[in-house]
Amino acid sequence: MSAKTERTFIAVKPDGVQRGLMGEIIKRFEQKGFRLVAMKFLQVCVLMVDQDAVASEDLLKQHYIDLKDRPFYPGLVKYMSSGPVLAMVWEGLNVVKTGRVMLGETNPADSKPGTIRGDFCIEVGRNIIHGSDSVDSANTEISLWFKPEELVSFKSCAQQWIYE
Ligand code: DAT
Ligand code: MG
Repeated sequence: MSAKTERTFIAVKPDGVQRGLMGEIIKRFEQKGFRLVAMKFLQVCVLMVDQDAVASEDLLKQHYIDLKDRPFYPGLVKYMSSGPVLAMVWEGLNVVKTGRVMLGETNPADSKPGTIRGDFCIEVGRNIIHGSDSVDSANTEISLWFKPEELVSFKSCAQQWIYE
């Protein structure tokens, strides 16, 4: 495959999980031709009851560190920890940019029908899915959410039918 093969971090947020949209979102990435590299289902705790909970709250704050001064940041961290999330890594040619196109705009009101946010949600604060916005942030997010040994490299038999 080409040198532009990339990995991106995609997460179904708690509202997407509660609304039964995990399968639909996995289906869209899988049917597009992207390859799953890693997946885990977890709830990020806000209650600091033990060492793990502290670590997982840090993970979420770290994930949205660029937004820490925005007024919606506390609500965003609370929402993201309000239920389980499905964290995934997907791989393929230009998957970071194409993944963002598949997601739609940050605000679902600006997202076209046919995109995930355009089809399944209404408000920016409940926009059901996260996708990395650049190759650099994808690499940072992947190493934040996954250990190297959790990333699975394999050659799919469909690759030759997806890429020239
Ligand atoms: P994106 O998730 O499209 O990369 P972002 O990184 O700018 O968007 O913001 C992260 C999340 O924060 C976004 O998915 C929803 C929330 N958010 C962004 N802008 C917001 C706003 N104006 N009000 C409430 N939540 C907002
Ligand atoms: Mg973002």
